[in-house]
Amino acid sequence: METGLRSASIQSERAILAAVILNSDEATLSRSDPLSELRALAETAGVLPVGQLIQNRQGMDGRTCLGKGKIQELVAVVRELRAAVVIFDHDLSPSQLRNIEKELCCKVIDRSELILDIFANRASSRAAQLQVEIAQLEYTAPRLRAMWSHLGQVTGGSPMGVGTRGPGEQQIEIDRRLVSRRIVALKRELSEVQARKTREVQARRAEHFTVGIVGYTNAGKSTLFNALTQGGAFANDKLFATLQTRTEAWNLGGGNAVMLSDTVGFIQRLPHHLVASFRATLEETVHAHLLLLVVDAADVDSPAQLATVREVLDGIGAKGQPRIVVLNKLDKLEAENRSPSESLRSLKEWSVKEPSSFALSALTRDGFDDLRARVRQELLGEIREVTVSIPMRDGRAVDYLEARATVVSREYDETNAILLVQLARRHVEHLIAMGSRFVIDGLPVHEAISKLWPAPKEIPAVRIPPHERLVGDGA
Ligand SMILES: Nc1nc2c(ncn2[C@@H]2O[C@H](COP(=O)(O)OP(=O)(O)OP(=O)(O)O)[C@@H](O)[C@H]2O)c(=O)[nH]1
Ligand SMILES: [Mg+2]
Repeated sequence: METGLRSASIQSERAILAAVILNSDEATLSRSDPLSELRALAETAGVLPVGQLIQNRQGMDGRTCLGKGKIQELVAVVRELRAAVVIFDHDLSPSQLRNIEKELCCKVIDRSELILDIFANRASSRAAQLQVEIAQLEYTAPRLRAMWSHLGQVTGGSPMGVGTRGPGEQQIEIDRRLVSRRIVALKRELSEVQARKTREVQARRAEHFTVGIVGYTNAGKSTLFNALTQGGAFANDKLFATLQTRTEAWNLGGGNAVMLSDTVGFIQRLPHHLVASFRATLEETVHAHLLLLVVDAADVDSPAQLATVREVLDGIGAKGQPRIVVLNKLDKLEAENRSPSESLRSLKEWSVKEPSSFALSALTRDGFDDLRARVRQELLGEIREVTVSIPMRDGRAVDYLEARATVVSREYDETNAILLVQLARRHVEHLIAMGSRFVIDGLPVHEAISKLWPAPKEIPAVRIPPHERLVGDGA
């Protein structure tokens, strides 16, 4: 497949990681290893981090991000460690990039470019490739001037007379026009791919109860997805192992199945072009009836990661549906703590902060029964024991009840099957959607629904745990 994805050509290069930590950023200052995430990103991109440089400052330097003295220090470190690339933990403006490159005489990459590079190498579906290329072009286009004027200086500048535009600038104009034309074409193709996808997703949502797995990158979403569905999603100890959504049936037992989706992970400070491009991919999952927010409970940064996930979800309009916090990697949490009481304490802290959360291990499958029971409860809502009278000729409806609900007893008169059934509102709604006509406890269906399951609820009829409602309200 032809793709225009660009690689930053940093594979196997020796890299220095650089960051400014603002004095006001207490959360980062208190961390023992503030560059751990950047290092994981760098390793995922295939570079070899050989050194790092952090500066504490009041604010970023407008010209070079790091202060003047620190840049000189960086020059020395680059030379000493024979680094080919410096990776900043921030997004740099085009002029900052140019200024820093001029000082360092080596390749400089910012956080967004690094993440885009990882996405570019991982994208395998057409939709993911289109999304990444659009994000790359939108991020790179404003930088072309910086890149070219930098090149112009390296090659000795313009050979033309004063007052005329140098070859670099003409080249920029041409490139800009090509870039914007390409973006238009890519967006058109993407919207076609997405329209098809949206139709699929809507059809699935109308027919099934859908559950979306979301969470920070590397939280174990794909591992959980695979363990629950035998779905064969790619799971790997690298960031952004998954870039496209996969959906498979998940059997909850008792004749109940839902459609489960795994998708791209979130990260703090995700380049906004990338968020925009991946919006459609995220939305596939985010419009699920129920969300599982997977957290790596063994990661010390997980509370902040969960906050990021909630921010992104709210930002892309995923409000209103119930969310269950799943504390994953329970086995790792237990193995890494010195004593069982320590991991218990850590779990207790979680349960205070997140009363509706519970712990499991996607690896050992410990805790899966509880998760199934919980999701089944969300799927079915409250169960009522009722008498349903259905015409015998509506075999599909009878079969549906036999398969999905618990039928306690059966009687038949000349025209009707009369079933004593433990029924959820959802079952009734499904029968209505199938076009069945029936009577519940001697009442017409809609009357029975409002009597048995009062307080009109939107489909799906699921409860929203009170603390999640608070989160959704922005409290
Ligand atoms: N010990 C332990 N490791 C786990 C568990 N779940 C996942 N992992 C490991 O965590 C790493 C990341 O797992 P993935 O399932 O790829 O994570 P993901 O959330 O899908 O990551 P992205 O697709 O990159 O966003 C892998 O090395 C998994 O083996 C678990 O319950 N216990
Ligand atoms: Mg994954």
